[in-house]
Amino acid sequence: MKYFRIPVVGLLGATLLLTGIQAASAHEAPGGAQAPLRTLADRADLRIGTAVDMAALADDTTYRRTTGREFNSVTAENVMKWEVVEPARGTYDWSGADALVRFARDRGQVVRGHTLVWHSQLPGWLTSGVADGSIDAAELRGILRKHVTTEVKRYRGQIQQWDVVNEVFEEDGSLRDSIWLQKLGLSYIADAFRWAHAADPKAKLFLNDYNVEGINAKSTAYYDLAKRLRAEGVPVQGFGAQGHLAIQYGFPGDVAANLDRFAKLGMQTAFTEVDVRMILPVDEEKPATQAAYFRGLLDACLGTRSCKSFTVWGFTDKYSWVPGVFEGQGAATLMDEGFGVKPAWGAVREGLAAGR
Ligand code: 9MR
Repeated sequence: MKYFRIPVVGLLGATLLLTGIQAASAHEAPGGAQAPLRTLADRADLRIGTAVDMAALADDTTYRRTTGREFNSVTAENVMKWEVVEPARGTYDWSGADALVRFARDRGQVVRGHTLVWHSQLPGWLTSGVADGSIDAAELRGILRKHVTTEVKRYRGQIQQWDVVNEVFEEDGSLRDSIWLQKLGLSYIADAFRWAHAADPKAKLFLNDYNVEGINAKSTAYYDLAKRLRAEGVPVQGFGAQGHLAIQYGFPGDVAANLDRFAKLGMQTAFTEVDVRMILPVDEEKPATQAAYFRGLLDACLGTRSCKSFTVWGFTDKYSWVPGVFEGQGAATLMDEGFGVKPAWGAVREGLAAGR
């Protein structure tokens, strides 16, 4: 998977964004005497969320406490994905997903469902069946329908927003050449939304992707798709920009304008997977730039009425996916590996406190 970004605003923009941010000290306790992030977010009519690593939630008390104390929305980092919930055909494993939904209910948190239709993390029985021809197109469509319906129904009434289709466009705005497009044609996208809506009419149904924070060919492809689907009466209600940024590529341009154009279609918007990585080692300046990037996305969200949800893709470097995928990069989250808060934590905190 490639994540890159064309420098648009760059460090100057980052520096400007930093104005007014008072960075928290590296060793300040996250909660302490201060109100938790979720309390500030409530006042700003925002859900502040995190992706949750279920192994860490089970094994790491500090992780578990922080997840419950600081956030009022959670997303399953992996346990709602198809390869996890249906590892063998017709054999389901909902243990992780159920545990997260329970955890959230006990703490008054909402859940973002992630993700129903994706090209990645598909079960082996499905990809090999398609590859060897034993699953034909008609059967594949039935399998997809069953998957979407079964999972959405199971959590009916308990999921605030579902990422129904994830990462369906390439950087140039062309459709991703996934097994879904190859075998089912473009109609799989509308079908997935209709099936999800039938299974849980109250859940808000989202498109979701990376490198779509600003206005570019990819986000414009989403805009055109959303506009067409909504004109056709397809129940697509939200646009999620993941927000996987990297300080070496600059801050994306036109973020607020991008959210705004989806809002004008009558859609909700959200940042769904925010992290801001950097080339290691960390130095004196990079954490401040990172803080400005987090704050830049948060402010764009708070400045747009349609944006009611801001989720970070993990809150501690201890469990971040970044170093495992981008060699030599990391330090992408709000807290270091010892749960010490970084300037980015302070920036998010201040942004929430400032409100809309
Ligand atoms: O963080 C997730 C990581 O643990 C998984 O190994 C990976 C598998 O592709 O997926 C990561 O989450 C991704 C998310 O589901 C969709 N957007 C990109 C995220 C980071 O790769």
